[in-house]
Amino acid sequence: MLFTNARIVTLRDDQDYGLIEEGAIATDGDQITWVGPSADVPDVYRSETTHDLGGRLVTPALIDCHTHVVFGGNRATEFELRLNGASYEEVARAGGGIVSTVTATRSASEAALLADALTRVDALIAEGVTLIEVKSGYGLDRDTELKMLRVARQIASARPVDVRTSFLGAHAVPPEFKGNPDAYIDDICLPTLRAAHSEGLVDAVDGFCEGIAFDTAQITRVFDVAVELGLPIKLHAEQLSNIGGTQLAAHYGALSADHVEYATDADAQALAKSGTVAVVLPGAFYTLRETKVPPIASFRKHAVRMALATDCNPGSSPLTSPLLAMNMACTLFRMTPLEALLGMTAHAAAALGEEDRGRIMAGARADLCVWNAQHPSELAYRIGFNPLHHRIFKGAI
Ligand code: DI6
Ligand code: FE
Repeated sequence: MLFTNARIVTLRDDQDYGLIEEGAIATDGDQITWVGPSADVPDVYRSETTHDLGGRLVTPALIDCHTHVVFGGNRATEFELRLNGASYEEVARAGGGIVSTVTATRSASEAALLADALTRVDALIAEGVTLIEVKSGYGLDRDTELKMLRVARQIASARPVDVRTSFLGAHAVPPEFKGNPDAYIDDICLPTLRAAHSEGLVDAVDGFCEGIAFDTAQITRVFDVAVELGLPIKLHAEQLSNIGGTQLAAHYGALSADHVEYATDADAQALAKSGTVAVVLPGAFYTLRETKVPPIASFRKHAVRMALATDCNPGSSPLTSPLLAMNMACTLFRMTPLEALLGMTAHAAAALGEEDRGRIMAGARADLCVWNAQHPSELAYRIGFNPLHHRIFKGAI
């Protein structure tokens, strides 16, 4: 295919948008083979099937590198209860909190979980997403964790989108192990990780390193099994406090450390050294009405790549709009529109270990977004507006 008459945002490096006015993109199957000014299209590509993009803006397709889109039920009742002044105890007694999602996820069939997840996936696709990371972590028992990961895999057959799974068995301590997180790690989490891996259900291993979840010693035991199995590592770190998760992630050469609101300048340096991507999640920051902004200036200073994602989950981030996440990253975290776009494309790809995606250049995946927009800054600027004209996924419209 030869796509012509496009204003191309190549993001060829991290310095600027890499804009090509009057550009063209040649593809072969699911790969980009050439990109440049229309006037310079090599003769070999001129005979290809041509598709005129009408002078529209073209960017790499969006990538949501941190989601929990597979879960049962929702927490709208809890949201409403809180806003009517209910206390934490009252919410808990009404069956609220993460435990309610675990209960709903355990009792849901695979088909129901998939149908529910697809409503959220469709919202992501409608804004130009072609690659979604999906975590387990609302099962917290062997069968339900495996069920969640199988559903995540099924998303890629049900919709034109790629999926990467992360095993998040170390997300919370389930009620049956209350007060005994170590036994949960030994008896459930680690054996389930091995089982899920042997079924080919795991692309990466994640954990929630936080006072209300697991400490660095417990996460270390999960990571050691990940290393043994040859799986890449990610970590929810420093979301609500600093307990050393970012340093731990860096020590293990993790693909990403996510949330990182409470990370320090020294943590940023550690991420830079290990090449770990900092994934910021403004939807959770907004929903929880947090005030501690991630150390963006430190990430810039130490050249830590910043990604951003929806963190779509029923509790702290019921967000299915990557464009709104970009806007929030700019407005709440003072990231630039270029950083926000890199964060939803090239750097999100890096956070998933998919370095051949998220930029428009020869050899990269032909996953593109065509927008009714003049300039890339419009994508992060507008609130609640979707200018997507169409997606190109694996070279196909
Ligand atoms: N970070 C969060 O904010 C949540 N999980 C996580 O790892 C909250 C999940 C929930 O409340 O359902
Ligand atoms: Fe998360």
